[in-house]
Amino acid sequence: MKGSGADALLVPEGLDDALGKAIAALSGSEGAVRIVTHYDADGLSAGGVMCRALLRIGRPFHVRVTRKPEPAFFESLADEDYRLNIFLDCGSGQLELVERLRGNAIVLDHHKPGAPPKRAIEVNPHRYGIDGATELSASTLAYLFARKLDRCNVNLFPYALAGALGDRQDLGGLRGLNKGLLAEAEKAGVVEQKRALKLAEGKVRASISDSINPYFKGLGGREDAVKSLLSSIGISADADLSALTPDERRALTSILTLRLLEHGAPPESVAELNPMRYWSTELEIFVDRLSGMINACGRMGDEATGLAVCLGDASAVEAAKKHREAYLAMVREGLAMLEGDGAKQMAGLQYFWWDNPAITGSICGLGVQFVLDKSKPVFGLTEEGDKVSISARGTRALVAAGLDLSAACREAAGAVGGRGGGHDVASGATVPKGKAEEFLAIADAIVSKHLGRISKGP
Ligand SMILES: [Mn+2]
Repeated sequence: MKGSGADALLVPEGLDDALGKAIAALSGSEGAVRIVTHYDADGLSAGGVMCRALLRIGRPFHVRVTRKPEPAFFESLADEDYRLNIFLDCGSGQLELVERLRGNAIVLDHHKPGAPPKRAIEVNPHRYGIDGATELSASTLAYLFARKLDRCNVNLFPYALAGALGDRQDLGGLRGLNKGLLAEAEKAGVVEQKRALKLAEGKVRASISDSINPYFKGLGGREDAVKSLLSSIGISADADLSALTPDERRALTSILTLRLLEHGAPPESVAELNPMRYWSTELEIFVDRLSGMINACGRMGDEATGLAVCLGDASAVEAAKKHREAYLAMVREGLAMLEGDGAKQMAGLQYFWWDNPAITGSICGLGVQFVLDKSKPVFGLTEEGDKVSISARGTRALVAAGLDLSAACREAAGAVGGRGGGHDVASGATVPKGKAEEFLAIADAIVSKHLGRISKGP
């Protein structure tokens, strides 16, 4: 990969050129810009970074957030005319719809792209040999744009990183361009790395029983079980996490690590317990907490608050914290269900039904890491009106063994009149109601093939 000019980062030339074209399109246009983004932590963070970059140059904007970047949503965008649209965390898979809009379009997306654009300016890392699933998120891509627009925007890095963490690009350590951007922001004093136990502050027993990432099988939501575990290492059940001595902290870390290993959590998930964390010197918060808050706002249907957090609104942080608590409680409920009932098993995959589409993906992702059998990806299904929404999540080890959930979701959904796609390790689909069983059978056959197993097939 060739570096670009004076840039110390290894931004491939093609990507840098594409960003330059996008910036030229912004500078060469007039009037309010419409920003369109996805409602998850990555999408909202990308939106926040873009809004702040536009605020800095005094450019008015309007933001539309979508939960599902589907045709109906893109069609609804035609109701209002903007001379310039900026699509974040979506658009690469919907270029045809994007190009049907009257205004010009810039697409900053990291999902696997299809045919090249005809008219839109698409900046997608996959086109330049960078894996958008693991090395660059929509938020770090939006940040690359903002940073090229004005180097002062380096102070926005914590928000960009919050999005990358939301898309789990830190599993096993940040890599590629994400890592380069981190090093640069560290040098600028914007973030600091600290190894720290990833449990919420407060009473230790609540921190452990409330934790969802990592989720401790047998301890999640069960303070009594936590109490006896703590007493086995001589820690009082009422102790406060911040008051633990270094020895107690070490003992706690090792017993919890052991517990995760015993339950078969993959190495990258065990590392979640005592990870390298990123401290925002300006916001005085760990970036994973910031990410969790933004994510919860989206999941709880209050995207405006998530964006306001990214815009630096302190009062929004309080509201976001409340969303976070409510969200954690809902996810814990789902994980407890998986711990109790398990998931239904097929040859190549396992699946479960859940009634809240906003958290099915989270239950899937955490379930495959901390609760369920690790030899198969997990599919979570939710009925929504006349459709069924599906989230699918795997592990790095499964991807290394050949799993590509993006292909599985796209092909299986396509075969039953639905749509699907995403990343190899995390993907999703929507299929017509009544077609879920058929979708699962086809997906099972595809996944079994990826993993070299024998499926009954559709
Ligand atoms: Mn994303």
